[in-house]
Amino acid sequence: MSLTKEEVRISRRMSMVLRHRPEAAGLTLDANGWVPVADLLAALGIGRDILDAVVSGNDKSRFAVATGADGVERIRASQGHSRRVAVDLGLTPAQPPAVLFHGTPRQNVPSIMRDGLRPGSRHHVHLSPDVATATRVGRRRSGDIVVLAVQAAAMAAAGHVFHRSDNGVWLTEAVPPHHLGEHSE
Ligand code: HQG
Repeated sequence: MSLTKEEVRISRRMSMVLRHRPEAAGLTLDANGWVPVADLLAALGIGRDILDAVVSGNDKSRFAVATGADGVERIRASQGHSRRVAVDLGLTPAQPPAVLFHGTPRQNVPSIMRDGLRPGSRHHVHLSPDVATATRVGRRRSGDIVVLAVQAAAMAAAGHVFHRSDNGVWLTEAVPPHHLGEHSE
């Protein structure tokens, strides 16, 4: 199911509020990144039907909805938070597959091969489980991209911790250059 133009616009606003600037909408995330659904609806001035359409029609399942022990229904972003928004997603460490992928504009490659992959303004480096997803991620930024292969199992064996977000994105703090190479089909 794909979103209408208006739903995509609201999805972007929800990402902005739930990952980067909750205070801009007058919201405070709890320690694990959740806000009451009712508060988000009020803050964005949207109805429940459109929120449900955005959550269920989202191509990447960017948002998760859950009812707490207190009976309050809450929503959070599954990944992608800014470093300045202190949330603990409470993800358990997971054993990654042998290889994960990262798509990036070609111009970044010399610096990545020198310094490794860095989280930048986010909490983690984001890695994709397959080449097609990595290609899509890279193309957000440039038409000329490189897909890097990350030796994830070797990194895990060397002590690096990996998490898998609710929507299947692999997260780790940083990837040193010696675990990276250009992927060729
Ligand atoms: C690059 C989207 C130079 C890195 C996607 C990337 C993803 C370096 C950019 C999620 C570098 C950061 C994250 C270094 C990393 N030198 N460039 N040493 N280390 N970079 O957006 O992975 O649609 O923060 O390659 O699907 O592109 O928002 O990370 O190009 O899952 O749900 O620095 O965002 O999800 O860019 O994307 P980003 P990303 P959503």
